[in-house]
Amino acid sequence: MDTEKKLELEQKCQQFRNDLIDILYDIQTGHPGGSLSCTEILTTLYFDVMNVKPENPKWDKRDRLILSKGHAAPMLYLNLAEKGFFPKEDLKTLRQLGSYLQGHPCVHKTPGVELSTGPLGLGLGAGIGMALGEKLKGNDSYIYVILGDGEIQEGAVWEAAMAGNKFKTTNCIAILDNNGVQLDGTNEEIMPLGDVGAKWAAFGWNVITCDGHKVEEIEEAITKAKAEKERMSIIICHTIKGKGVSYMEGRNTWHGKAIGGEEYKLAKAELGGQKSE
Ligand SMILES: Cc1ncc(C[n+]2csc(CCOP(=O)(O)OP(=O)(O)O)c2C)c(N)n1
Ligand SMILES: [Mg+2]
Repeated sequence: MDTEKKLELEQKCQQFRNDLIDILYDIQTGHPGGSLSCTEILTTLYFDVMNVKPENPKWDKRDRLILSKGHAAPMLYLNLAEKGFFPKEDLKTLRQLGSYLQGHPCVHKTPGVELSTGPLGLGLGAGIGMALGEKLKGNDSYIYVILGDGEIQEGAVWEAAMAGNKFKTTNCIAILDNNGVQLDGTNEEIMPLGDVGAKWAAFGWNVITCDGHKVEEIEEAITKAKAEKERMSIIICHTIKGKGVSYMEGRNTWHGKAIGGEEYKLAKAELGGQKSE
């Protein structure tokens, strides 16, 4: 990745973090922690890696993104709006009754959303199925599935892990937002995952690790994953839940909580942003 691209992506991430705080403060609901954690992952995918056509969201040869940790929907919507899938002004209708921007992604309502998610554990299986479909059609598109680390405590994830290697759907790449924290506590407190990389490797997967807040590392990891044609690949991104807002970082209490007035001011000061119009 050249310096110019890196800078462009970093600026977008900063803007998205600012806009996220504005929107979630305005609506007094939503999930800040998990959205801030996968900001660089989503932004690198949409603005450097994926082949999509916002003017034709169902274009047959498009790459697809499944946000399996569906509660991070606000950060997905910020990316989709910036990309041009729908007007940015609609972002303020997030989580409102009747809005097409619901609290969790809905494939039937929102342009650019590929799978309805929210119930955790289902995205990888669906992604592998989509990847198989694309292979059968002779399309060389990729399916990217973003998983949460708490999410992978779900048994269905490991069924999908086995299926992926059976069907050799290497056009499906898993990306783990490995922030160490879930809703009610740390993973260690709720359900220890042990050596996550060793677990995926034991299921036959090619394991790649990177800093999930460094856009250039994410891009490099995706390039490596694409080059692997025999084994399924998972990119384990080391991330911080709530990244960018000091009092949210690493805290499960900011998984899904309304932002107060003083908290809003502090977050905006730290992110250095004005409110977008
Ligand atoms: C099957 C299922 N069980 C429980 C929940 C409630 N829930 C929503 S998010 C979450 C924690 C997820 O943690 P993680 O996957 O680590 O996400 P992140 O830290 O990236 O926000 C839980 C338990 C759910 N949505 N689906
Ligand atoms: Mg987590």
